Amino acid sequence: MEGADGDYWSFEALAGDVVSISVDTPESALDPYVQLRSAADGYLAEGWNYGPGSDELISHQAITSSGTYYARVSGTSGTGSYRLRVDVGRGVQLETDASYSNDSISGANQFALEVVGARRSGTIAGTIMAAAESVDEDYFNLGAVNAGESILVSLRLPESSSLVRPVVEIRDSRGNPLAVVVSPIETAARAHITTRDNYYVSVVTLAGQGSHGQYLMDAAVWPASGLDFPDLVVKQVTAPTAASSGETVRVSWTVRNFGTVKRSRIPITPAATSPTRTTRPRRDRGRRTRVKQVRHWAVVHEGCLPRHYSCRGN
Ligand SMILES: [Ca+2]
Ligand SMILES: [Ca+2]
Ligand SMILES: [Ca+2]
Repeated sequence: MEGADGDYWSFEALAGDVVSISVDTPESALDPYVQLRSAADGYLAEGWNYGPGSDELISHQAITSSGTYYARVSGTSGTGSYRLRVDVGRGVQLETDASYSNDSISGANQFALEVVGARRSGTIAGTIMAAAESVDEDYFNLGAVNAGESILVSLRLPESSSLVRPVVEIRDSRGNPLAVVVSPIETAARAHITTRDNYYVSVVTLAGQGSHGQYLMDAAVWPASGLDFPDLVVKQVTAPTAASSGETVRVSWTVRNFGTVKRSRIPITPAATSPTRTTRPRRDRGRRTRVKQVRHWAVVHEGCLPRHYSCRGN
């Protein structure tokens, strides 16, 4: 509903949820103001310029009773459009980042990991806000990690996320990044811990920060002995965008070993020379059914691929 006091936007939340509300104005000169209000229209929280510039952010509000809540948006000065976003953390943790407060080791959010046997893991949601008085970096404290354990971190981006090439890094308690293995898409990192310390994960992005800059981060700490295997990933594939019948098609690729085993005699498939299976037209109840021919090639390359090294083929 819309009233003299501003625009009211309702949403439902459950006890135990954590909500964050942002009002961004990338397309206008409006200086917005937002309040979180109860079903009875009582004041609960405000986002007094805690977002980029004069934009609003109510970060990490714990919901203690289920029901309807309102985000009330008004203007402090100017007029224009705004983007209201409500993040509801339910079953996942939610970052705390009012006024870019988690942008360093000292301001890192606690990242709670659930212990299952010898492993612990957790998921937290965050947003890389637009850069204004600061460039948004998000730091999370994984707690103490023992020598002999490995930290694995990866990002998932919702379909609506605008983030482009976000990068995760694992850091020690002094903020130094470890020698981590970064995946081809730079959204995963792994580190083997040799010194007990408090460890942290940081997230930045090369582009796409702003009101749609959401990510989900999964983190896990495992005994390193459970992770001693090669991990081959196709880092890049280059192929022509069009081809004619009878034409020789050249495809090149790069495979990299992101695993923990230093050298391994493992088969790779760096060359395509002969078809191993062809799906041919078949008959269905006497009628000839056209089936698209699909050819699969596989030639095994026997060779060593040291950890962190790449193999190119075509
Ligand atoms: Ca404001
Ligand atoms: Ca953030
Ligand atoms: Ca931050």
